[in-house]
Amino acid sequence: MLSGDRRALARVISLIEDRDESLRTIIDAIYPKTGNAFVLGITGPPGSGKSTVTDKLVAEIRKRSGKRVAVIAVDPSSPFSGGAILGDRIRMQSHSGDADVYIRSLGTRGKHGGLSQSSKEVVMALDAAGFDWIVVETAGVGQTELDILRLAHAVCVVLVPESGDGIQVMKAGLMEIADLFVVNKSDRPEADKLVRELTTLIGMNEKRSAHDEWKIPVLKTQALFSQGIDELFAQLQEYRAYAQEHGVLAKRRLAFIEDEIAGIILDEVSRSIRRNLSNTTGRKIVSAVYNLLETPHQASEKFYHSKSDQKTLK
Ligand SMILES: Nc1nc2c(ncn2[C@@H]2O[C@H](COP(=O)(O)OP(=O)(O)OP(=O)(O)O)[C@@H](O)[C@H]2O)c(=O)[nH]1
Ligand SMILES: [Mg+2]
Repeated sequence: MLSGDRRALARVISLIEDRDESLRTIIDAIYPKTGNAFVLGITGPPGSGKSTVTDKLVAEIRKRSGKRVAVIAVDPSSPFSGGAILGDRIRMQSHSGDADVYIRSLGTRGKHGGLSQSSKEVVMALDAAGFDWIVVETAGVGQTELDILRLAHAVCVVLVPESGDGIQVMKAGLMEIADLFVVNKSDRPEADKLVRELTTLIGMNEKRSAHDEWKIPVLKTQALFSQGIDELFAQLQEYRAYAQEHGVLAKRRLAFIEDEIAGIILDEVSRSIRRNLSNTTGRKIVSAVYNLLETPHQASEKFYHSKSDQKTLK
């Protein structure tokens, strides 16, 4: 995989998706090769044109910079995913002859919370495999989707005039995460109105600390007709340079690493606590609560101080 074998890369990604037991070994081996890619999250309401924007942006990146690009389309909403992913595949076929473009859909196999963990590791694999840009597309409809964006160095929110007003954007929590806004399908009426609203909202939300000097742009595109994509690429390049120079990238990466380490430890501790709760001492504590002899808090304290779990917590 590290020497550029696409089949090996595909296999590694499948192992990650399947949460294979070799995962730990793989990640330990590839991690030292990571840290070079720029990870761009693309989100927005269903159907706003994320895949079309991504497709055209990939073409633009290839044309202007010649850099290698990977795309992962994350689709956690199983009832709809089949069609969307199939559509994305067809749409992205324009890159199928390009060995420096890699496109992959991440499906719904990951169980509860697993998808954001898998996405992180897939990004690591793509980074280690030498992709300079990694674009992660996910529909901005729920917490899982927003969680997935916690691996991005930049987040581009794609909206359409009819997807509602700025208030909707605030409600969906998109204002907090956006580094760039794209108003796609700007051939439609009301596009300028949405641009104005977003610009006003951004003006009111200038307190985002990491972004003291970055002025969040609001761009109009007609992705289907390749309009405005050159400007989007230019703004992304500018953001990338800005984030690099101002330590924003470093800050985000440090925060991700903190999250990652905390997550691994919490997983380990939580598994171990559950194991201990099902042993003899644990059972006693659980049944005391069941029989109303103790409250859950009292039992937790007792458990916390019990011998078997001291080891875990240490
Ligand atoms: N009129 C118009 N249609 C567009 C434009 N961009 C994309 N579309 C169309 O909008 C539809 C949805 O585009 P997608 O790129 O699949 O949108 P998406 O946000 O990826 O959709 P999901 O992944 O299903 O959430 C497709 O039929 C596109 O052809 C545009 O600029 N103008
Ligand atoms: Mg899509």
